[in-house]
Amino acid sequence: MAELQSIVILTGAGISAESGVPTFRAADGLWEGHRVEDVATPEAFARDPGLVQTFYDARRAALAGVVPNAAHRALAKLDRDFAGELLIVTQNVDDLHERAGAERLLHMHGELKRALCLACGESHGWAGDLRGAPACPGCGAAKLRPDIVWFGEMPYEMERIEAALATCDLFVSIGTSGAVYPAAGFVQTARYHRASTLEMNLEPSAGTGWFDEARHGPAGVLVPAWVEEVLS
Ligand code: BJW
Repeated sequence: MAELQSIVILTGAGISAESGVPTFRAADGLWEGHRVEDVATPEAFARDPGLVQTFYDARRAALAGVVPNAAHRALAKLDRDFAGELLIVTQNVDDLHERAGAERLLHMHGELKRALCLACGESHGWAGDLRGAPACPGCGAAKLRPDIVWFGEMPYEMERIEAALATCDLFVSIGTSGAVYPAAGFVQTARYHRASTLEMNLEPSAGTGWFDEARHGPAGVLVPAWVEEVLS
């Protein structure tokens, strides 16, 4: 730990579970009642924009009722106090990492609180609803969609992520099932570049065998303890 100079952390839905944000693939998960192809693909949006906007409007509104938990706060502390290179790559579209205070953070699957204009291509901060076809603040067109990376679309900032994975000496995966690529492959990229790898998840993920070390339990317990180890 004392020699760590660069850490990349990948987070998934499990880190927000203890805040009350549903995960995706649990029996009572976020997509229960919705087939993923009905809500999280560009084809679904083209077919039934009202359904998709309503699904995301509800999730955006629900953010007002949740707060960061001990795991988000611990990573924000690490961000503040770790003198080396750090990049937190979240697959989550909630805003709990930034509300906890993390700054060295990127959202590879987009953000609920942003809207993307299909007419001008600009992304805008967005707090309200998108159903009802509001006008784009930039160009005025009624062509806004959630700024979310759906299946078949390219995640954000892949070049920056790949560069960080190529130079980190520790890769840490927190609260993700390892079911969705390219994020599920980051552990292999980090290993290829000789980084150490650590998984923290409630249960073994699909890729658990790729990690040098796996700690299983709730993120709200595991992550603060690990951050103390790194900073001590
Ligand atoms: C806890 C806990 C607690 C609970 N503490 N832990 C065939 C093979 C391989 C790939 C493909 C394929 N066919 C298609 C693909 C590509 C496709 C893909 O991966 N599909 C899979 C289904 C196979 N991927 C894409 O299309 C991506 N784009 C792409 O690949 O572009 C081309 C490309 C090429 C080359 C380089 C780069 C790119 C885009 C993927 C977009 C994903 N979008 C979603 C939806 C966003 C919208 C929304 O939010 O509604 O993002 S999918 C959904 O899954 C969401 C999540 O970010 C993502 C990951 O889920 P996550 O976070 O892992 O959640 P869960 O629920 O699965 O797991 C939670 C875990 O937490 C569990 O393990 C729990 O145990 C644990 N847990 N409580 C700790 N308290």
